[in-house]
Amino acid sequence: MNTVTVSAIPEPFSFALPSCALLVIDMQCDFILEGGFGQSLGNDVSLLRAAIPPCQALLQAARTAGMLVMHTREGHRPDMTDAYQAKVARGSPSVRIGDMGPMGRILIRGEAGHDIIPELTPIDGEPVIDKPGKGSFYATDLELILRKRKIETLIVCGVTTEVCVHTTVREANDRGFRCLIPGDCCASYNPEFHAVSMRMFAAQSAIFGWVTDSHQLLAVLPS
Ligand code: TIU
Repeated sequence: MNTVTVSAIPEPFSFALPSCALLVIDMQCDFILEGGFGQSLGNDVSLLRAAIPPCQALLQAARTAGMLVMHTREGHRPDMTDAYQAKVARGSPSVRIGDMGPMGRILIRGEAGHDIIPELTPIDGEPVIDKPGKGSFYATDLELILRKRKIETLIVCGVTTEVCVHTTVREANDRGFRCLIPGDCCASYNPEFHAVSMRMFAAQSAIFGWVTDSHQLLAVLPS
């Protein structure tokens, strides 16, 4: 059955490769590069860069192992008919969703800032899920694609840990998927939130999921 077991918290985690997918969350220029949505909210975007090399290594390993690889992007239609005013009007950002920035309109599909960073560009056959919210299941066809492929386990990585990664893991958990989170492949603008998020995933006997890292995963994936 191609089952592998990886060292994880709170306990070793076993999964079958054919029913496991890698989900890379929102590794977009808008969150990771200067001049995007993340920086408009007052964040130091350089804090997210640490997740790029481990994500690259995991992405390569998942492709080599023949796993289903999927990517998500947070953003909105150019006419912003799918952007709630409650989201657009939130806070006092330097530029708002839909405004023009150095990478095009902030968090708008088709703009340079909305693209996945070049280091992690999807390849042919890897579904890309465009989502209007923080969770990857809300208002998308992600669940349909996973069910059709008979996926039972998700390896979830990306940014930011406590926002889109956490929301997606919680949504997946309630839909019956088991989630494995490689912590070094996730990052937050707030390192304390990242650390606490990892503890929250794995607490209470993996209430949301199992936490591991890219080195442990690379050691068990077929090369
Ligand atoms: N602000 C923040 O930390 N994150 C987001 O707005 N979206 C994602 O996490 N992708």
